Amino acid sequence: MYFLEKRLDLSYPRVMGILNTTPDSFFDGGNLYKNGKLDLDLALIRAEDMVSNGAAILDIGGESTRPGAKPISNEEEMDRVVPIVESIVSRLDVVISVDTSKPKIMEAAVSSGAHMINDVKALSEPQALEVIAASKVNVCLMHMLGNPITMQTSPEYKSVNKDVKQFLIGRIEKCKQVGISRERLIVDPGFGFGKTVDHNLELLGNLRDLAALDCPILVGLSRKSMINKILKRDILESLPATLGLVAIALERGANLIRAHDVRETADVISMWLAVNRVENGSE
Ligand code: 8Y7
Repeated sequence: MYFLEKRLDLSYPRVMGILNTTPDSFFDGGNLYKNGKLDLDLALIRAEDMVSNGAAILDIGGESTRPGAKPISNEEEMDRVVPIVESIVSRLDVVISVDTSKPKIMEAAVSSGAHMINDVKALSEPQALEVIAASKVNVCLMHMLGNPITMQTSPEYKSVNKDVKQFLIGRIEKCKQVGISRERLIVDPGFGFGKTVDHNLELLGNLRDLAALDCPILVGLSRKSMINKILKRDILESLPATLGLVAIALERGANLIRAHDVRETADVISMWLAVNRVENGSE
């Protein structure tokens, strides 16, 4: 299984490192700011650091999807994202994903050299399908119930597993209708996006069900609030639990792991790979 534009072998699981250019993301907001301004050099250093620690993809985000986060204009989002994409494309050998739901930003990202769009709204904004159809990039279709403002107010499902799977099947079909080939698609159950703790646990436990969609599976579990809710601890102490969930996701077929802590996540993948090679008798 390969990405088109920039070849990436997904025959084994890979880390997608999170590079947030936002001042207000829940864990790493403001990380790339110096004297109140987004700093390109800091972003590059952080990007290089993630690549050298094992990130195969970098996910560059310009707007926080955190509940209650302040919406920003297209222009502001472009100013944050485009220079960083351009700078990384010309310097680092890494697949570049841009985390956005806005067609205008998708267009700008594609023309500045991004290889992938990570859309938490699964191309549901008007024109998003068309913009992606006109490009060659890969796209991650994520499930979310509601929108970032309302999603955590008592989300309900008939069956969270079935509903999420059906939603993703529907979005894959939409992509097909506009001519986005299946080889370009990645799916994601969207942990924490319109889900209670139990919904998240049920989805992770049954992640295998999504294999039937025949697309690589991306999971974002990194320091998500379900961990703090279960452990009743601060987010700064949620790395070990995150890594435990990553191991579970790998066992259930995850292909891409979206992570703040790239080195540690890559270590979990290495150990998982070591065991599986031995199990398969190939070493
Ligand atoms: C996810 C994501 C976030 C995720 C995908 C956070 C942008 C919240 N989470 N994209 N984005 N999957 N595909 O906790 O789970 O990082 S933002």
